[in-house]
Amino acid sequence: MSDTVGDYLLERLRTWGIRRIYGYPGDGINGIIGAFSRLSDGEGPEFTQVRHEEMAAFMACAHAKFTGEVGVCLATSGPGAIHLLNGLYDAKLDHQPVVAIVGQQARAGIGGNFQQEVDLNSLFKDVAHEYVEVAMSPTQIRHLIDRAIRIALSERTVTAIIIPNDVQDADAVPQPPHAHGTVHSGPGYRPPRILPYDEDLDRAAEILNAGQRVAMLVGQGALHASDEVAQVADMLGAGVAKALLGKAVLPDDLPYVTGSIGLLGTKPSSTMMQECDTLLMVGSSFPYGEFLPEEGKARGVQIDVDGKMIGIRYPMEVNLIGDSAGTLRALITRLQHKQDRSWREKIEGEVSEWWDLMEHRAHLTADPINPQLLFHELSTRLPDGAIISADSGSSANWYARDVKLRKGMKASLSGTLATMGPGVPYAIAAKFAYPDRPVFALVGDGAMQMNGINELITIAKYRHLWSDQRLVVLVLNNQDLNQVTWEQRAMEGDAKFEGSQDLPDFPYARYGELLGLKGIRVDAPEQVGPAWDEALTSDRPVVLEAMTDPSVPPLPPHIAIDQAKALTSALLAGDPDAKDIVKQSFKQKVEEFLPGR
Ligand SMILES: Cc1ncc(C[n+]2csc(CCOP(=O)(O)OP(=O)(O)O)c2C)c(N)n1
Ligand SMILES: [Mg+2]
Repeated sequence: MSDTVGDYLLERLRTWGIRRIYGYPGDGINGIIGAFSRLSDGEGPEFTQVRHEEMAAFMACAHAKFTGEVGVCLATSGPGAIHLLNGLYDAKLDHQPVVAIVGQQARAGIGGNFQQEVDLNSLFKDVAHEYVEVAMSPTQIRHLIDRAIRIALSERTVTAIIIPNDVQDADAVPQPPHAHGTVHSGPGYRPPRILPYDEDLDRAAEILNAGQRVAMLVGQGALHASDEVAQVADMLGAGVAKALLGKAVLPDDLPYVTGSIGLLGTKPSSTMMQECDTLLMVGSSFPYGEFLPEEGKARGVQIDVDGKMIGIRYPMEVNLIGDSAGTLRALITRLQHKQDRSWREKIEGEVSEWWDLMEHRAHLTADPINPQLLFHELSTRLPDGAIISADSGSSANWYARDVKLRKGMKASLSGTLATMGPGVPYAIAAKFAYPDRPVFALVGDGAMQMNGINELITIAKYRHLWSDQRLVVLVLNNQDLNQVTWEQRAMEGDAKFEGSQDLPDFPYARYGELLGLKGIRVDAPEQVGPAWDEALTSDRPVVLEAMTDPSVPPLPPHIAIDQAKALTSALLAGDPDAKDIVKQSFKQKVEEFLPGR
């Protein structure tokens, strides 16, 4: 039998180094699924079956985030393609290279209001606008794959290929005829070296050398430039704040790393930005301007490889378009080692106080468990090489503030879309990419009920493929959509509306056990440390369910007057948790002002 388009598609993906495709079948892609069943040499790409196409897109995104390679997801026509969307937007907004391959009805039926016929070109036109194409002929497949992957990598974005099911079954055309109107593409992509001009580097260095209080803000664009960031920070006597996606740029045990920034950030980051006279931003598009210096108060230099992302958060004096590692190296030769270390020492003092405060806050009593304690205790036990995912919710706060990453660890979440649901699928993709590394998903009960519970089934299905069985899903069982409940209180001044915010209880740990995983449930603070110890020595993946107190406030680093007023009015409006909130907020806040803090 000669190869079909489906066979050839997989072969071409293999040529590009694609070893795994996350997906879900349907008759719109049976011509591709059939090709997987004919692949027998174990060289891949392998098909990984998820519970929902959105999860396939999250996993493809996480693969890209954790490995730097392109992620690929596959879904059937109509409903399958539609289900992919949220995960694809997560990738697009966080600038990850992801290729979506979807089926479509047969060419003969298109335009006939056929079953499951959706205008997929229009559907993907926004999320994959750099490249979304339909294969109208088998001859196109080679260049559609080549271009979809190359554009995803070079633009760091999402691309999509739509393949009608009859095209999938047609005979492959691995090489188009040498004729007018054909396209002759080849595989391969290496990122270019992008560096600014010398005179721009000189101007940037002048500003940085002149500054007396330099603050650095680094994001995911600096993930491959850790050594250079550290060296520049040392030379400039600067502190370094990290945007959420850049949490793994520098370890948190460095004394001048002020940690995360923004609503989920730390006080040392916030103070540093208020008091600095110079801002050096590297590989970040952190959006909240109120956490950056006030316009005109600091001179600014920004480094980003993408010209589109330059100069949009703060009016910079010099914008350097270039790769972060290479550009920082070029800067280092121009920088002077600052002799006056007083700014750096001040920052280090604040950072050390902050960590003490975090430890104290984590140990404050709550009803029944203070969620911060779980993150604190995990932090002290994180094995080398750990990979961590967090979900959107209060867990993102505690992840951002309380988890101390060390060198060699990886961590991510949905940074820009901030969607609920990526925690568990990201962790699964991490496990597939690094089966020998321990992985942790830090997730709220809302996100678990949205999709995490179902993806536990995927963990149970595939865990035998992972040489290191340590995969722990921490579930904060607070029976509340807590992050939003707090936002309603602090931003809107509204009391908690139980109709939208309360969540039903669910036996997460017991459900894990039903699936053949290990379930551990804790409902008292003294159980937390031992539970982590047990989870870390388990011979199988673990669901660690913690009964946590929704009244512990995920406080922003400085409560603004407006927020305090709003919170007061929320409590006066009859918030059902008012008493506990006052108690917890007071405890958390008052800690900051205790002697020695
Ligand atoms: C898909 C999606 N829907 C809604 C939201 C708004 N949202 C952000 S956090 C959150 C609450 C999350 O609740 P949970 O997972 O229980 O975590 P908790 O904050 O309670 O720890 C909601 C509803 C979102 N970000 N994404
Ligand atoms: Mg919750």
